[in-house]
Amino acid sequence: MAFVERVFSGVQPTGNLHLGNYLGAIVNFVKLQQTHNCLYCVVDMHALTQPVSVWGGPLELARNTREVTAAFIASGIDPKKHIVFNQSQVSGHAELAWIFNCVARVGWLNRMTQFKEKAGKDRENASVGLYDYPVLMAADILLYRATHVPVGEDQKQHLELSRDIAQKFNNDFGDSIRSHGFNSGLFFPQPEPLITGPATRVMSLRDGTKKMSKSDSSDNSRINLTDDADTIAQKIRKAKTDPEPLPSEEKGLETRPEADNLVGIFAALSGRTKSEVLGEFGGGQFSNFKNSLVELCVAKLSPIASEMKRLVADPRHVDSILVDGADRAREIAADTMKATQDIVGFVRKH
Ligand code: AQP
Repeated sequence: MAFVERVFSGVQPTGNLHLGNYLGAIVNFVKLQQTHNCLYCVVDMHALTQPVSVWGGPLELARNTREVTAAFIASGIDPKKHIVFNQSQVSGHAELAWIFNCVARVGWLNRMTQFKEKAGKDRENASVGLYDYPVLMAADILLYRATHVPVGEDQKQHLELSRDIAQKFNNDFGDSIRSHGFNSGLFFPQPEPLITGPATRVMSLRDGTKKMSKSDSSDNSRINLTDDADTIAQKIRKAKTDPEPLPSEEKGLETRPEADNLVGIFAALSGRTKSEVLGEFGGGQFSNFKNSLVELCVAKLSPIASEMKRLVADPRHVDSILVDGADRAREIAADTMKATQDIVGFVRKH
């Protein structure tokens, strides 16, 4: 069965939105608006899976929810043509997650590497929510029967789990799905990850083997979307490199993670390939390259930072965008939930 193509993706409001979130995800959100109907969600329920000290408590959560919304809009997402909302306003996310909890297998979740990384050594003390995070993520996507999900490389495994959940639900309830008019026996699509561009995994500026991350204790490890020009310049100039000049060909980056990362950032921000960037800068010193990277980063990110600042200064306007988006998201979600309840056998008002 051909499903109507629809895009869904989300970003957690856990503060310190960075260049990795922007290049790995948000830039692709913007592009997909041209070809698809899109839903972009601030996944505030996911933020709660981490300790309160990480997401900062209620005031910070609300502030960060508005900040992610502002980043979406400042980057070029149109909340009138597409749907921008925060997850907790649509109760279907939690309702579908429960059904999916009963479809997903413990063995599947035990294989999730992000849980292992985020829970660290003290796994017994991690929240049940953190363990269950990928099931809620499957519900986020499938509540809208979305077919395409733009994400960074780190979310690939979670997307595979969403596909497994969709497939198992379709198998477990195949007869019921057919008897409710879905003749193909497929109710949920298997969502495809869209992991595209030269910066699907932006690395820390301090260590090219570690992902750039909101939760890194060193602010110098990342470029935040709210950093001003001086801070961006300082962070890039201090970014770890090696003593060799830049290579002229891409294969020369293979054993040089920090160089590879900076060239990838340059390529993504300038809309070029890494080879093209090396064609211009290969053989030269890092200092020249870094100066050009600073200029490029400031030129691309400063307008976003100032638009974000303008938007967050008017929280009522941002909230009205989220309320309007949630109203429209709820309509799509209601259709999925009603059909899912019928398929599962939950009695409801018709
Ligand atoms: N370093 C990255 N490079 C490319 N893409 C990235 N993403 C995150 N980090 C990178 C992508 O950004 C989107 C939103 O991510 P998220 O905030 O929902 O969750 P995350 O992946 O846990 O983000 P962080 O920044 O790494 O946070 P912490 O420090 O909490 O782990 C996703 O599409 C993600 O792939």
